[in-house]
Amino acid sequence: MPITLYHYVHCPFCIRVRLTLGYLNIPYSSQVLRYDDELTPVQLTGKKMLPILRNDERTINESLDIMGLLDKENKLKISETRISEEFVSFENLLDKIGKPIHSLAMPYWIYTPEFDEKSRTYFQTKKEMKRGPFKELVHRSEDFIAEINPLLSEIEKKLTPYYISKSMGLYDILLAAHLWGLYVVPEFQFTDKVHQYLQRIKKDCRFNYHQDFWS
Ligand SMILES: N[C@@H](CCC(=O)N[C@@H](CS)C(=O)NCC(=O)O)C(=O)O
Repeated sequence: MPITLYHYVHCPFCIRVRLTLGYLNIPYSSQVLRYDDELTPVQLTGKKMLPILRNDERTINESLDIMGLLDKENKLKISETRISEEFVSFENLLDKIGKPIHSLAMPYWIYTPEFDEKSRTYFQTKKEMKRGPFKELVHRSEDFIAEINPLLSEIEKKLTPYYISKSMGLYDILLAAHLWGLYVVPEFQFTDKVHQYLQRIKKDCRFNYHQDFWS
């Protein structure tokens, strides 16, 4: 049985897995689930959380576990990296930058082709409970951008040309997956260096964000 990835197109944790599959050149069947489809993920793993990967032997979620399972030749050094102190501070950084990225991007993600009226309302209602009305988030765009930019400047200094490395690795996949969502935000612009970096990762990982809409 070939690998099947159940994912949401906008979801950074799902993008991590798509980048990994592309980087490792592993063929897979792509199943984009509707955001309001609760039944399919619950039937697969018992909870509504994507990404989910299914192969001959198992059906699992948790992006990092999936990536570890896929990287049989240990090209991304996932298990070693995950136990390092450096990884803990990297995850804190991702969490710190992820919050304003999500608040900035969510009101725009819902108008991309993966959503229709019903799934958009489901997503918006669920996310507004935690973050407040999307309309207010949009009005606070400048605040979120002001939070993101200093963190991105710090990150930018560490692109040599990959994140604290001369070659592609786990950090690049995690970073690119989180940053990718900003491309849909009209008020936001990457610096040339970060844009070139993301385009490099896109190439290395044979990544086409929109492939499910246009295949
Ligand atoms: N720790 C998980 C997080 C995955 C996650 O948060 N997925 C979100 C989408 S970005 C989800 O499935 N949310 C379902 C919902 O809130 O309805 C991972 O790394 O895979």
